[in-house]
Amino acid sequence: MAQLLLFTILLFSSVFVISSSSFTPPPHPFDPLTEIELNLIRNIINERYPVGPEHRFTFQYVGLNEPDKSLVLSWHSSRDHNVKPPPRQAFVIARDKGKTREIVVDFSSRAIVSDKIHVGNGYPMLTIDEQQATSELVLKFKPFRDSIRRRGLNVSEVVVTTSKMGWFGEPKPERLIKKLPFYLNGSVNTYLRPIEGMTIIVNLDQMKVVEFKDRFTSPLPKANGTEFRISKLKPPFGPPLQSAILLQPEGPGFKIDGHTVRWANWEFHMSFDVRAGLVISHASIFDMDVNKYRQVLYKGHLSEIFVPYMDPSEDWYFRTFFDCGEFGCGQYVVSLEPYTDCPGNAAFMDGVFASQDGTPIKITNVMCIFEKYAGDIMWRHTEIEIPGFKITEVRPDVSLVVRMVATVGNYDYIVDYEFKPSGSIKMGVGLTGVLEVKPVEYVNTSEIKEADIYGTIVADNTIGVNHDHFVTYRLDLDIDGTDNSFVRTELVTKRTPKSVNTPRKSYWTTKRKTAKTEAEARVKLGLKAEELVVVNPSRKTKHGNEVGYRLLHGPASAGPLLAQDDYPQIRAAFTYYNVWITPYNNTEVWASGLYADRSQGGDTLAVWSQRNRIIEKTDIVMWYTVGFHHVPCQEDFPMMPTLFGGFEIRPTNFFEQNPVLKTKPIKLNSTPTCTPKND
Ligand SMILES: *[C@@H]1O[C@H](CO)[C@@H](O)[C@H](O)[C@H]1NC(C)=O
Ligand SMILES: *[C@@H]1O[C@H](CO)[C@@H](O)[C@H](O)[C@H]1NC(C)=O
Ligand SMILES: *[C@@H]1O[C@H](CO)[C@@H](O)[C@H](O)[C@H]1NC(C)=O
Ligand SMILES: *[C@@H]1O[C@H](CO)[C@@H](O)[C@H](O)[C@H]1NC(C)=O
Ligand SMILES: *[C@@H]1O[C@H](CO)[C@@H](O)[C@H](O)[C@H]1NC(C)=O
Ligand SMILES: [Cu+2]
Repeated sequence: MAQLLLFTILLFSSVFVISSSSFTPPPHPFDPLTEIELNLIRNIINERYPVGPEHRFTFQYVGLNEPDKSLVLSWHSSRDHNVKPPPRQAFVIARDKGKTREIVVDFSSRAIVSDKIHVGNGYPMLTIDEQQATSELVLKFKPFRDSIRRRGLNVSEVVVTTSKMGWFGEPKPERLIKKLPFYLNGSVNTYLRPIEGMTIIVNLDQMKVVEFKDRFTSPLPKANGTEFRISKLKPPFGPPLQSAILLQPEGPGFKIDGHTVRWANWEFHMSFDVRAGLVISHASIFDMDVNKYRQVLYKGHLSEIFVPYMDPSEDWYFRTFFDCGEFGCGQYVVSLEPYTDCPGNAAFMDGVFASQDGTPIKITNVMCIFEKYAGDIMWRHTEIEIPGFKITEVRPDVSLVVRMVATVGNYDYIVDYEFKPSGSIKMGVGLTGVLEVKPVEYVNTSEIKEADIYGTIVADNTIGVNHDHFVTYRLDLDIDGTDNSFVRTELVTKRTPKSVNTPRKSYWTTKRKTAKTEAEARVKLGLKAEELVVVNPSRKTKHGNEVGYRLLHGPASAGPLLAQDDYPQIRAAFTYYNVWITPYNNTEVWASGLYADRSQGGDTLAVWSQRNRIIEKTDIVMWYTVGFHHVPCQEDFPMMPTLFGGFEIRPTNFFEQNPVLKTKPIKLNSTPTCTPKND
């Protein structure tokens, strides 16, 4: 057994490397920008905007300029016929002498083809360099150092992190951030050691501390109990978990060609964006009945993660984070560890993005792909009614998972796309990491004097503050083509009519309604029994049903509880409904607006949707928000066990019958036998 396992491990740990030795454009129009391309962009832009001591010019976002969808589709559908891919371009957001510049660089002409100044409110994503530079600025700032000393603390043990300011009605918000200090003092769990009562504001354009205040409030939580490294924890330890390894004696079942993945009946492309992180596109499923791939998802990715904290006091009111729009969910991805972040049979892909000066940063293994088998059943039946026979057919539920992890500050988000041979795609998001906590004098809830402490005492002198996580996805579904509709089928209770001779008094039946405009497609989940289906009205099955994909919501479908006129909620009005449908528009990508930092809610999904456009028989986009209300509990300290939420899209009258009926059973030539150890 041991030898066999070792063999499998060696076989499957081959790491996928993107080859990019010479400059030819990547083969797929959605392939992420390469290091060579990022360097080229930097050179082209720096030629126009030379950087020097007199000229601050910073790259805040560099991504693919969304190519024209019709060109991409015609390229994709006639791939073997050598149709030219759409022009490859990059979209760059830069800060240039206190202004935000939007630049489009074209690769074939190696030129800037568009360059304009953004007017209107909101600021681009913060860079990692800005975070580091402002932390150093604070640590060198004399009044801050004096304050730390006056508090009896050692400056060398202070770590400074970044918080956004939010927007609270200021007419002309500047590009400012708040810095939050923490005190390690022997701990490595930074976020559990807040130094509270300081207001430190840095102006990012001037790169200087513009406001500093210390109210000398609040004790520090003790450092004990914050340790999470196994090497430093003391016994007793929990029961060991037996190593769980998936056996694949013939190797993995998926193939990676560039960034295109083929597995079982699925084919899709995966990419990486510094704001969204993992991007899935061109997901199609092979239909044996028609002997071809059928389109399901043109493009799907995270659009925003909104995390508002529920403590309105001076140190906390502004903590209303837009993780993807303000910090970059792709910018904060981590290198995945083989065997633990992803199982032993996983393959990995790297992620590249531009740093503040435009030079590429490569993070290895930011995405992984693996087959998952957790002992579940895909379908089964035992036929027991026929006298003298018993027939059983079972198929194990094997699926393919694509994963990334973004660690945005204290929280780690595990983002999974799981493809099933039955045609389902499950979007999953796991929350783990560290709570954002607040120090108090209390160690026991019995000591609380205030009416509200805004959270739960989770450890000595430590409150885990109440908050939400709203994870918004943008899914451009193309069910068998671009022209789709959104159908809401309500299940309604009926009294049995007198004319039917039956003792039954009631039953339920379906009431189908196609949403004609955006307003008719806004859904708060859990209010009604209804089926939500994206259909292609011009494609019907043999039995006359419109082909479609249904939305199945998961357990985490909370909606916001903040007042609608509260500033953070105005900026995050897109969380008000779990589901929105909009007509396709290639500039409507980020639910919180292109410029989420200090935004005023003018460029959000909720505002676009107010135009109440026609969404029937047209190219539509589905927006889905997974929502968690998080009342912290002691088990979340010092490290939170993963909490999973998500949703599923599932074929509904898309196939003529069960598409996995003819899936062959798995045959093992030799059943591995494991003899239990005697101990
Ligand atoms: C402050 O912390 C540094 C680094 O941890 C340590 O080397 C130094 O001795 C400390 N100073 C005092 C006064 O405790
Ligand atoms: C820092 O750690 C030392 C040694 O564990 C402890 O004596 C001291 O009280 C701690 N200081 C603070 C402010 O937590
Ligand atoms: C922290 O230290 C105090 C004093 O040594 C002890 O009473 C308490 O149980 C410790 N808490 C944890 C979580 O280890
Ligand atoms: C916390 O308060 C409860 C209720 O007053 C009390 O029974 C308990 O002993 C207290 N625990 C500690 C550790 O002080
Ligand atoms: C696309 O959306 C933007 C922003 O909502 C809007 O300004 C623009 O007019 C839209 N384009 C089309 C073709 O509808
Ligand atoms: Cu939480």
